[in-house]
Amino acid sequence: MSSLSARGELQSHSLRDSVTELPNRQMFEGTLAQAVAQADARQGRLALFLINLDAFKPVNEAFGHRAGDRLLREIARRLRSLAPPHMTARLGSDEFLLLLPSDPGVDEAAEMATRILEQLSRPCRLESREATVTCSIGVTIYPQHGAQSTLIGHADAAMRAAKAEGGATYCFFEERMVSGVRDQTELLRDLRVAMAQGELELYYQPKIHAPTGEVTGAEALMRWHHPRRGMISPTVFIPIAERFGLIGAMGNWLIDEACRQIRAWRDTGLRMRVAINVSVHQLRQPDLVDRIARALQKNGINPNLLTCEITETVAMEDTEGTIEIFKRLAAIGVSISIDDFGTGHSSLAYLSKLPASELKIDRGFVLDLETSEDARTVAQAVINLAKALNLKVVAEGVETEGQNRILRDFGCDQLQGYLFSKPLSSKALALWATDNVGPRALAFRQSLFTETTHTRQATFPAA
Ligand code: G
Ligand code: G
Ligand code: MN
Repeated sequence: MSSLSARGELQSHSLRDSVTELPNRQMFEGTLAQAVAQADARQGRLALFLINLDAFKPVNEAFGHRAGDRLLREIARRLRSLAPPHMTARLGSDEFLLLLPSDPGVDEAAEMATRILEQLSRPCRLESREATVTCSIGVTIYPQHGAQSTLIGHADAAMRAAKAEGGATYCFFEERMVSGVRDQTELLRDLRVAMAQGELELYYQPKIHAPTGEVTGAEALMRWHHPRRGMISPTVFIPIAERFGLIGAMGNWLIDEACRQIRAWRDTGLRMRVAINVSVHQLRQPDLVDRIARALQKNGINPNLLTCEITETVAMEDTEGTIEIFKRLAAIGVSISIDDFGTGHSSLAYLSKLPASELKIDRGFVLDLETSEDARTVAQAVINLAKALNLKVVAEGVETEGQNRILRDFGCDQLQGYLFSKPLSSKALALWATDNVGPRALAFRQSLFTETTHTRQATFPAA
């Protein structure tokens, strides 16, 4: 073999998948670029099929990897029977591409998808047994479904739609399949602006002392008033902030804002305890505790007015690190609450080591209290556990009188939920505290007021 052809051989190897000998993605992209150029020149069309096997993993596991490879080679052989070899590719483990460059319309593309489905779902002989795999196919047509750079991505979105329908079928690409992604990019851009322009706001949901019905504090919950879309839930924007690196700044804002609000209320006579939700990202910040300490100091507030709620799953993630941070938080006088308790897998030993002062029973158990014996068992167990460990226990998401009664019977200390109050703006909460015009006319605990009733009435601004 001359050195030239050896190089050619090497090159062809790096552009081919070694198991199936099909072109790999890199080589296929070259073919695709050429085909797009030619289609443009004749103002024609292309159809791209992205094929993903439906249950390749179990086959691999049941028959072994060598049999799995054999199956992939057989799939490749069948694809080559449907299109010229260079018009096919192996994209990843059980994923293939096939390009139809013959100006197909929707009908021809659908016909081809059907043929692929038929070919690939024929039984395949492996060892002495037969295996049958089906596949899911995403179809994109150029140019109507997008530019060259988006074709494979759009075919992938269509393939996922086919999977979502149960597999063994094909789907044509539709714009809505990626609108979620577009939405996110748009939201991300808006979120940057939002943080700069103060569109984020904290709402406060009261915690109620079960025996007396008094408000004892509130949980701060983030709200985003989007100028065009209205109120956007933190379950939507927090994941975006996490994925795109805004969560640090957002968490810092949250700490400052909560402390500012505690101070602002206190200046009008209301000594409100506030709980903030601390995310896993904040826990990983080396300066979290210092930052909280600084915010408390800057606003001149007593650290015992601030609670950090940390979800059980996050608290369990890195037990050593978490204990360390909890200790430092406790050392500066901040209380710690384990949120969404009951969904994770805390060990008792670990729990008793944490300097926490509160457990919050996950909303899911509260929701099912009236209908599920299991939920009642868990709720009762969490309440008993909390008492045994000398922790306060709060039930969140209390919506009905029935849930309220069961929780009180179980001896739950505090209750939180729409039954008592939805999260309120800081203004609404202050008005409620002064004028008692709040939901269910619950009273604020007397100790929440710094001064006498008289000064309290006097210092709050009128509605
Ligand atoms: O109101 P609600 O839909 O507000 O909140 C949904 C979820 O978002 C809750 O589980 C809550 O913990 C979380 N969340 C709300 N506000 C904050 C916040 O300020 N920080 C963090 N980390 N999570 C928050
Ligand atoms: O972080 P955490 O999961 O504690 O956040 C509390 C969440 O629960 C917030 O999103 C808040 O709006 C929501 N919430 C509070 N009370 C109720 C309730 O009674 N029912 C329901 N469905 N959600 C509630
Ligand atoms: Mn919470």
